[in-house]
Amino acid sequence: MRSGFISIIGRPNVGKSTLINRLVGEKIAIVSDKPSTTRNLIQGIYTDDEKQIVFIDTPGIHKPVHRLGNKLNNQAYYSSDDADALVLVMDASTELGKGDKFVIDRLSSVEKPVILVLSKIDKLTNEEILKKIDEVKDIYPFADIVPVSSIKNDNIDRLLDVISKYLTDNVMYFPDREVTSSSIEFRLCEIVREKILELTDEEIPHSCTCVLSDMTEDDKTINVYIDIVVDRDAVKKIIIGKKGLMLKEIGMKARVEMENLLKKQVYLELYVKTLRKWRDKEKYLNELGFNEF
Ligand SMILES: Nc1nc2c(ncn2[C@@H]2O[C@H](COP(=O)(O)OP(=O)(O)OP(=O)(O)O)[C@@H](O)[C@H]2O)c(=O)[nH]1
Ligand SMILES: [Mg+2]
Repeated sequence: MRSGFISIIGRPNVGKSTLINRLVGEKIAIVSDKPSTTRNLIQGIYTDDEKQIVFIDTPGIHKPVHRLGNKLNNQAYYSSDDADALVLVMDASTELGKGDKFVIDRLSSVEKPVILVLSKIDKLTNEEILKKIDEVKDIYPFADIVPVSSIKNDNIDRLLDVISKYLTDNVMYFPDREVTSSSIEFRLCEIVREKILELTDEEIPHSCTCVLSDMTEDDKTINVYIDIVVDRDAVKKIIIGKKGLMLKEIGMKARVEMENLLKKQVYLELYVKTLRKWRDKEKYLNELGFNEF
């Protein structure tokens, strides 16, 4: 048995969370087409007869605007401390840019193998993939370069094989059925946040966070109570929507997914509450759990 920790880092929106979900074979991290979806370190566990790999999904590294943004970057860097190797994800379907350089510059201080994953290759022809590899192979002394498509499940096995070479331990960290160390409470809140990301635009989803206020269970149903915390009343209005329709849709979509996860009927109650400028206030960030790592 070989085992180890592998941190998945990269710019926002390159497909890190989609990749971790594919690697562990279950949706454990929320995904959206908007940058800065992930806000916490999320462990995803892959186990087979020969190995156990604990993947750590991280917030995308970006130029921070809020205090919260600083914390998210720090989490991404911090996650590399305990890792045996890093997986750096780059979106193969976009041009190399300043953001990539920003991340690469920060790698220079990491004395660990860095495996480059070129993601979203389903959007490219074979010729374009080869050209991309050629373009990136000298920007950093990568231990390996693996092009993948998480959506099409293309080359994921090869990535697992490559990663196996860098595992340094030989203990099982988790029981073999476990796919994440995240609590159910956290996953339920994230499901609500994912629906907000899906249904609202621009700054709206980023100015929200979700907190579970209560959860009870009876014979037939699990009752889930979640507060959607927003940073100003104008956002609260948008989240609730005309005649409460937006909140209703968020709730409906979230409930379906919660029922899939919990395998039981769910009653979900959402409550929207304003905490002015929570993203910039240390006190709120502490209370909302952004200082825990
Ligand atoms: N075509 C294609 N799209 C993908 C693939 N992987 C991810 N995406 C899309 O890319 C977008 C971003 O995916 P995420 O997994 O949320 O990206 P992330 O890197 O975790 O983003 P942050 O959490 O914001 O840092 C979503 O719309 C995904 O559906 C892929 O293999 N192919
Ligand atoms: Mg993510």
